[in-house]
Amino acid sequence: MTSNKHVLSWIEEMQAMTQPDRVVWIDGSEEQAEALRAEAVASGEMIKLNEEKLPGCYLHRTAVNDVARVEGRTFICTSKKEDTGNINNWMDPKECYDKLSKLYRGAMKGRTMYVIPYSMGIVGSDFAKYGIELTDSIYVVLNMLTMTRVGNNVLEALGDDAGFIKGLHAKADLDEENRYICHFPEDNTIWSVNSGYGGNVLLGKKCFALRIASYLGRKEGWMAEHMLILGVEYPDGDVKYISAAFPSACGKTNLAMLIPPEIYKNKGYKVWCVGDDIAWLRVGSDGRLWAVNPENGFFGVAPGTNDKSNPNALATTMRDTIFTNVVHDLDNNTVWWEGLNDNPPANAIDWKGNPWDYKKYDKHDKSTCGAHPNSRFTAKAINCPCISDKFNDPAGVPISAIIFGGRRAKTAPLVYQSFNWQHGTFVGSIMASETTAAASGAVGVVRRDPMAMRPFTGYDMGDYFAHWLEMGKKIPNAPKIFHVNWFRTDDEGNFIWPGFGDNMRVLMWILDRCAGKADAVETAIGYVPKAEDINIEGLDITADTIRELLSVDHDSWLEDCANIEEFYETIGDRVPAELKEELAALKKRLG
Ligand code: OXD
Ligand code: MN
Repeated sequence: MTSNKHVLSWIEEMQAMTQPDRVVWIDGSEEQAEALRAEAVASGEMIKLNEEKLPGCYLHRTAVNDVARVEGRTFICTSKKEDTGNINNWMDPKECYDKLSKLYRGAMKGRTMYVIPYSMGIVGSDFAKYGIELTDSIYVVLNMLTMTRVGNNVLEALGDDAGFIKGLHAKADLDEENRYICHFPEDNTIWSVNSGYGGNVLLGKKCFALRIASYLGRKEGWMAEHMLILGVEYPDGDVKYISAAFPSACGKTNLAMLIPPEIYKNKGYKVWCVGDDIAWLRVGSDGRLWAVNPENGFFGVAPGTNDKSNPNALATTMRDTIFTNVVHDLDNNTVWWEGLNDNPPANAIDWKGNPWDYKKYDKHDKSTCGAHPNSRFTAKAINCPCISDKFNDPAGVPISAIIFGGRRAKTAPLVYQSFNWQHGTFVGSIMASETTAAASGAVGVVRRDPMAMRPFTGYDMGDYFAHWLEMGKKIPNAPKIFHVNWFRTDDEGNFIWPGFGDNMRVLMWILDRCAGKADAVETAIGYVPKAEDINIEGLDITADTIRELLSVDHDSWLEDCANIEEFYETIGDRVPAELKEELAALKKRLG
């Protein structure tokens, strides 16, 4: 354990409030983890799956009312409201502590409080930051053991320091009306109550590694971003790294674990995954931007994952995985989800725990799904067949290119490059996706999601843009910034670009640009490739189709500009003047 008095007095205080029957320190050992798994199986909290087919794998079902992150109940609590900004929900810190203390009071009676010392990043490295999560859920403990680096060595690395993130989670009654995910960036504190769902309760992930870390990054001169990190290995063994931010439902995990098309594979190109969700970025002594993935595992969406869409992700889940809210195949004691294959199990239990008849499944009616659309796998990064050998490198990897992306039917071309860092920041700030038929509500509505950080910035969005601009001044050898859109459609609504592994063809143009090896055409929105510079060998696509994918329609961009202006107004008066100038300049170029 520890003699750190900051840690001990805080735990004592939380214990007095929540009143658990006992307190158990998580030491990171396999013996303790195995005992907890056995306890969770005995209580029914988890189901042990077929040891031969899925060694070390378990199934868990959340409460039916507790299946996703709850943005409406997520708060940033800064002493001044304006520091939280208009995009986040704000609560006064004192009011929030008072309100939640009432919900926590006695909430762990009859339960065990687990103390999880964890590190985001490699313990002892320059990038690492430490946290302690107190929770009354074994499921949370077991997920944190996969998603972060947990154990006594974290306490040793922390020593007597007070600089750790204090996380408190209690399931309480899972009451939706009293569910709160609250962040106190000025106090390094996170309080989560009345949920048992991953994104709300694995406090190292979105709460710490994005919301609190983005606040710390601004204060300390680094960046916490909602980005995957991948490496492209050239036949001569050189590896170039890219980080990329996409809103949800844009294939981020698939890109992170991309399988190169034959034409590249045959020449010896390889793609390596460093991270699928979060990047922490710092300026290195060589003037380049260096990135680490602060996580230790993947908390991926299961539906749609299969051996064509993402064979690497599927292989990663074949051992040591916790599945949440998927279908239980009773005959095989394995799992299934929509889009895994065309053989749904005949004898099955759905994510709610009820018998499930696949014959009644209608893909247009989500209520007939066997697996919840947001069902998940929690899997170890080191089990991924394409995990990078730099995954555990404390120095991280140098980033050559930053990519922003969105899901746009018409407006954004397949790829374009920003003119410079300031313009690139503007490109990130206007990132957007259009709602698809799969989402509830209207189709084709543009949702602005700057840098894919809309739900994850721990402070005012205008200040966040200003931090991006500041960082640009501190990186002598900054990555080039690009934007991609895999989702342009034809007049019948069909996707034009094949996507998946073929996205590598676009990555190669991007890396060629970074190396000064590819030409480009200057347009009103940025540099686009010459059609002939996108390699289409082996594809059923013509250069004319590529030309169409790269076209920039001034009218739809002018319409977009009006929408961007409204969005900037929503953010408020802290949007940097430089970005408003970029918007004005874009409008002028569009004519
Ligand atoms: C995630 C998300 O779960 O972005 O990664 O919602
Ligand atoms: Mn994410």
